[in-house]
Formats: sequence, structure tokens, C-alpha cells
Amino acid sequence: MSEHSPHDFVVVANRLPVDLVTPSDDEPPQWQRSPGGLVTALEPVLRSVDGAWVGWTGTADIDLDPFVEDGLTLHPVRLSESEVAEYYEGFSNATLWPLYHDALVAPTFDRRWWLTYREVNRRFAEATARAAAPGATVWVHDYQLQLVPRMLRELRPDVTIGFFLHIPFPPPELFLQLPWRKAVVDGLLGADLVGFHLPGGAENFRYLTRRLFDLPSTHRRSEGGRIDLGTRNVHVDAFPISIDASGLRDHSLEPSTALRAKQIREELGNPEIFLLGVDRLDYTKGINVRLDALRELFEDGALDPYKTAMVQLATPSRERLEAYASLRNDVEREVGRINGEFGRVGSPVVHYIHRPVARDELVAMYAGADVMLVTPLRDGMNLVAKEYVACHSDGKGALVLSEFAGAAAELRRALLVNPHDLEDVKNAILAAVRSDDPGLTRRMRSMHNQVMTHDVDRWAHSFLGALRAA
Ligand code: GDG
Repeated sequence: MSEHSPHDFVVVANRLPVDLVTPSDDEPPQWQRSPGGLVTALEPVLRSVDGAWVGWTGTADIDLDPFVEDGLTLHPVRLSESEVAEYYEGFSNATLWPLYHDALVAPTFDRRWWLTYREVNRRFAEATARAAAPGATVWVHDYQLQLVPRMLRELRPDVTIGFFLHIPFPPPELFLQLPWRKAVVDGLLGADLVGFHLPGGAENFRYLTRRLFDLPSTHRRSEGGRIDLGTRNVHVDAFPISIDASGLRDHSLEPSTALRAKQIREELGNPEIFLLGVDRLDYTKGINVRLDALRELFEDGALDPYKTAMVQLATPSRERLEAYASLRNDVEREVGRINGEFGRVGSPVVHYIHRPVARDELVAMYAGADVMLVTPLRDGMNLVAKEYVACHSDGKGALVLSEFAGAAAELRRALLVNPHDLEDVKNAILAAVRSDDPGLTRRMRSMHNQVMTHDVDRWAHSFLGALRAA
């Protein structure tokens, strides 16, 4: 089948599952698979049903025909430089992202950005309509594309449409601030199934359809919510996303991982306690919460900085946005302050890396760290927490986890904290560093079991099963 023939299963996401990389000046650019969980989860499904993926390449102003890369058919959507600024950086990441994350940063409401968001959503819907075969199943992803379900249904009433939101769906009182609230809810109602990480998100959405459109709906624990549009129903439910748990566990058990984990510990100066943080550098992730807690524990004398090392990986993200630039300053100032007060020549306390690291290195850090610090102020799920747990089939290690991460609903045996309560975070860190506490091993084994039995494959199948039933 050629890349131009329509497909029975189509995934639509802001980004394609590949990145365009230029290895060196004399070599041509190449496509490289992005290692995300979504690609891992959907790849087997795409391959088994001859699927296609619609998305942006990540580079502005390149026009490409559909093409096949490593057996996957990809339909690139072109975005101009100004669309990247208004649809992606503007409406998606400076309006919706903060609004959906508790307005931790004030959302900007800009009418031009909205118009561009609509226009770009229409382009995605049109590209999808071309890619989908008669009666196809289409799975649309995330907050950048909330208008696509309705637009696609108008173009192609024959296809079955699922939508999944990867970030929290906010409480109504926040969502109602959005000047285009009716259009967004209506956009989502174009789908047959709207999925969220948590039941609370599904409930918030169902409430809004009643409040804004007076639509009757029902909810049953066994089958989720059903919104009655008169001519058809929209099914809403929770589908907590997960990771390739067995792949990651096996990776963590490779001898080369253990060797590298040991080396990392040596490079850190063989500390008694190795704490780890792994995040995109984002204001939702609460990086400063854990740094503040650590500094106070040193100041109080409750932790010995000479016996402690922390690694904070902070992947660069959305760097052209002001809120992200100022967060970077705050985090780097705090790292500098801790190292200035408690570090020694040749051995800082906090090792801060503002670059993406290779997957092997990340897995070695997960496997070797005594304590994983996951302290977001708000997070849809947080895969990092699950990844750490998957790397601890040995029952070692401890997870400090914010109650405001979606993952807390499943990882009930983590050391759960309110990230707004610094004393709570400090106490959890102190409980986590007691490596001789058998209670910590029981906690880790129970969480490991949860993650191994609820992996990303199960997530994708449960969503697609519900979509078939809807
Ligand atoms: C959104 C939602 C939801 C990070 N640094 C490196 C690296 N990573 C990988 C991690 C993990 C992924 O990036 C981050 O996923 P999260 O779930 O933690 O966070 P978001 O990027 O905010 O994702 C979130 C998710 O969507 C899925 O629905 O859970 O709530 O916000 O996989 O391992 N990977 C490598 N090097 C790094 O330096 N290789």
C-alpha cells in the first residue's frame, strides 16, 4: 500500500513520532524516532492495522508529502513560523497549558492566537480526512487539537473518533474563564469517546456540557459517563496512561545498567544518599519545591550535605516563553545557592543538567538513585514516577510523590506529599532516606507490581476497546 492510500487507523497528534535531525554539516538531515511512551504504545497498534500518523515535524515552514519511515506512514502538517508562535507557543502553551494546570501562571487570552488555533486545527482535520479510509478509526491526542474532533466529524461523518487529553482537565470555575469555552467543549463533543487520565477530569467535562449546552448525561461506575446529544452519545471516561513497564524493567536489569549506575555513584563521590529529579523544565513540575526542602533540611542539620548528592535533570522546554525563561533563572539561582552554601570544591551537592540525557543514562540513574523526587504542583499523570518504580524490581529505593500528580491515584504506597506544604515534603524526604526501613521495600514492591500490571499496552487497548464499544 502506498503512503497516499487511506488508512483504517489514524493517530493525530501535534508532533509526528519522528524528529528531523542534522548529524553534521556535511550530512543531510535524517528522521530519528522520538522515544516517547506514546510512540511505544501506538506503534504495535499502528503496524497491526496498517495505520498512519498525522502531525507536525517540529520545524516551521517545511512542506512534505506523506512518507513512510521505518514502516510507519507519516502525514506531515505544515506550520508557518507565525503559526508556531500563535497556535503552539501562544494558545497551546501560554493559554491552555497554564489554564489547565490550576492557572499556576496567569493564562493569556489573545483573540489572534485563538483564530490561529482554529485555523491550524482545521488543517489537522483536513489532513486527517485525507489520511482516513472509509469507516476508519481516528485517535486524536491532546490539548493542542481540541477542535479537531468536531471539524473532522463535519468533514467525515463515517469515521469513529476518539480523543485523549494528556494533561489535567481543570475544574469548571477555571475552565469557564476561557473566552472560547463553548467552542472548545463543542470541539471535543465531536468525538465518540473523550478520555482523561482521571475520573475527576471526566466529571469536570461532563458538568461543563450540562452547564454550557444543557445536555443530559449519566454516569455509571462500570461504564463511565455518557452525554446525550439527541442524535448520538459521547462517552467520557478515565484511562490512566502508563509506560512500557517490562521493557524498562528489563533495561534496568541489564548488566551494563548496573555497571553504569555504580559508575555514576562514584562520579558523585559515593554519597550515602543519592536523590534524583527528572523533569522537563516546566513551572508545573515543582522543581523549586524539592530544592527548597533540601536546602532547609541542610540548614536544620537534619541531612548532612557531605553525605548527600542530588541530580536534577531538567530538559529544556518552551524556552521562548517568558514564564519558562524566568523559571530557569529561579531554579538555577536556587541550585547555585545550595552549592554555594553547602558544596565543596570538586563536590557540589546538587548536580544540575539542563540538557536531555540518553535513555541508557536515564535508566542507570533511575536504577541507582535511592530516592526519586516527583513534586509537581499539578501534573496530568507523570510518567517519570512510574519509570522509576519500573526500574526497582529489587524493592530498593523510595518515591516521594506529589498528591497533585495523576500518578498518585495509582501509586498509593508512594510517600505522598502536598507540594505546597514544605514541612510535609521535608518529612517525606527524611522518611525516604531511611534505607534500612523494611516498610520502604514493601511500598516499592507493591508499586512495582501495580506498574508492571498496568502498562501502556493495557492503556491503549482499554481506550481502543471503549472506542469500539462507543
Ligand atoms: C505530559 C503530561 C503525562 C525526561 N527527561 C529526559 C527524558 N525524559 C522523559 C521521561 C518521561 C517523559 O520524558 C516525561 O513525561 P512526563 O509524564 O513526566 O511529563 P510531560 O512531558 O509533562 O508529559 C504528563 C504525559 O504527558 C503522558 O500523558 O504523564 O502529566 O504533562 O518519559 O523519561 N528522556 C530522556 N532523556 C531525558 O533527559 N531520554
